[in-house]
Amino acid sequence: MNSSISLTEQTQHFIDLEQKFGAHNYHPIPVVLSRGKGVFVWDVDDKKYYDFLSGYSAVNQGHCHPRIIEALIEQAQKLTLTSRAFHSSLLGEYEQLISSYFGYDKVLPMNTGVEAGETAIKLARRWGYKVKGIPTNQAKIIFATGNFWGRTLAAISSSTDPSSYENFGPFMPGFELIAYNDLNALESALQDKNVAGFMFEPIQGEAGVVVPDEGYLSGIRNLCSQYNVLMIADEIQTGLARTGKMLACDHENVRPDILILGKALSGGVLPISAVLADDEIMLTIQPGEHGSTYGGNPLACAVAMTALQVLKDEKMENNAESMGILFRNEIKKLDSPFIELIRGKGLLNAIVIKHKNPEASWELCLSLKENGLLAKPTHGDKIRFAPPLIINEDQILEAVAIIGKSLATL
Ligand code: IF1
Repeated sequence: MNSSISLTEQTQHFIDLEQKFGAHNYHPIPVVLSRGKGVFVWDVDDKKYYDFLSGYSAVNQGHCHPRIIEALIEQAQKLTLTSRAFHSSLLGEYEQLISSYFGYDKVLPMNTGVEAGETAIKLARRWGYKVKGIPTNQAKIIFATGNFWGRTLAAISSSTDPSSYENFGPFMPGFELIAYNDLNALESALQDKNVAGFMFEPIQGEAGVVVPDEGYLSGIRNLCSQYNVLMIADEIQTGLARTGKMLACDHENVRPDILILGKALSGGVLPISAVLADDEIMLTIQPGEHGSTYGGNPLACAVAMTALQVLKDEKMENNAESMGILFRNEIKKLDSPFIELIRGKGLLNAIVIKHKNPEASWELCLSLKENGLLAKPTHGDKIRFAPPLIINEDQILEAVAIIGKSLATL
């Protein structure tokens, strides 16, 4: 598959090591990275690339942001983990900062995105029993087709992608699927009194940056309120300035009942995730009923506080908005016969490739790599373009030139 390019001996060495000693659960672009700064990464041969994946939108603030790294180092020398058996001098401060930052009563800190998703579902089920009055073990959670929220058994139980769920059953009961971007389907599903929550992505990332119609998010808000069902927004990929607003839900001025964050909450430094909700929901979970060894650890608190502050101080949502418009316009100007469409919001964008060769988007990513830009195909014909949010105009223009030059090789 990588026949069209030649790799240096060094690069091949590192790839061979992973191939021999690592599980084969990924198929990466054949590049071996060893350094990153801002919008750039360098490989082991010191070749420089634009990073147009940003660790799947975890590196919104740019690689090794100096303030985040400084917070990491400073805290790492003091205290890294207490467990939640004891208090720490940073947890409360972080909880106050993030709760007021997003306007919720409380936060429940976890580590990875998928754990935050699991936590949100546990909270919704618990709220369903304790507050809404759903009969024991009858609670249902609704998801949208094409959803992606991680790799645990619960997450794949709601998946419609066979490569996620096939031969991993049996699956979690109490999950139901409806079409994405379909408010009628949601309203029918909500007729069932045992529905506790609807969990969705404001823009579906893994599905290929699927942007719903305007009015979908406010429609969800209205229906969830009308039927007394929790609106659970998975903003792990869309949140934290990525789409041109602090949250993608801000585009329609709606406030979910449960907000799930991850990825850029650490600026790509540590796995840090969070679930935010008001007391009526959050306080249904009592001591001993949920938690995690590392959730809310002092190192994570220091990093997340700085990562959030940096987003605001550097006005990254404004830059994501304007650079996103520039990027989509410049891609359209390329007028390539191989780009079927470009879609996205802010700096979460994807192109759909139209080509007789089914390997065309993989080939294009290899050619992008040769020309100094890293991106990864998803679902065969789509390529996501999501650079760090600190990218500037000249860099966007240079990146689009690289994309244009690479398209010409198809
Ligand atoms: C992989 C894509 C991105 C997510 C949303 C929860 C999670 C994710 C909306 C879970 C994770 C990842 C994980 C990564 C690929 C990836 C991804 F390609 F699938 F679509 F980001 F673009 N909710 N997304 O997007 O978070 O537990 O991983 O921290 O390799 O699985 P996690």
